[in-house]
Amino acid sequence: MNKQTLTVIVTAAVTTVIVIVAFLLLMPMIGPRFLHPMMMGSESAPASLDLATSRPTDNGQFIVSWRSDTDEVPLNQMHTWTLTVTTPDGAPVENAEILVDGGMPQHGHGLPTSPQVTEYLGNGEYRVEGLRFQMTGWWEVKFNISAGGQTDSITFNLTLQ
Ligand SMILES: [Cu+2]
Repeated sequence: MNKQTLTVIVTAAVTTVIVIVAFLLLMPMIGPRFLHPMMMGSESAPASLDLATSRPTDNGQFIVSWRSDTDEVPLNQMHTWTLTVTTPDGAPVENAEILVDGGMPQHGHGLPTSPQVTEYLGNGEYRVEGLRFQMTGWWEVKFNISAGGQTDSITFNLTLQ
């Protein structure tokens, strides 16, 4: 083996090591983008996140609260919520038209399912079917509510462990 060949081999080996080390160091940054389904719960939600389950809508038209029909919001399991909509005075809002949206702000993806309000239960309560959160972390669930000629929306935050 001559000196030139040895130089080429050493250069190739050093380059390989540098590329591997650089890749490992960059993983925390590129990971969430490319390996996001495998990186469950690796990011923490903002500490200031409002996790209240009962809040006024963005423009104060309605007061909305949600509860899951399960004890806790389950991971990766289809389940149902009950949404309660009242006026600011606490009067039930009847027969509202409600659209559901949401996603994970830190991951740039929406909900994996298309939840729907399927039934008005009376007393300002609505059944929301088809919710499923397929990974841990910070989720947003948004409701756009129209009733009595008024439309307003609300974004709830929840974190799944
Ligand atoms: Cu995600």
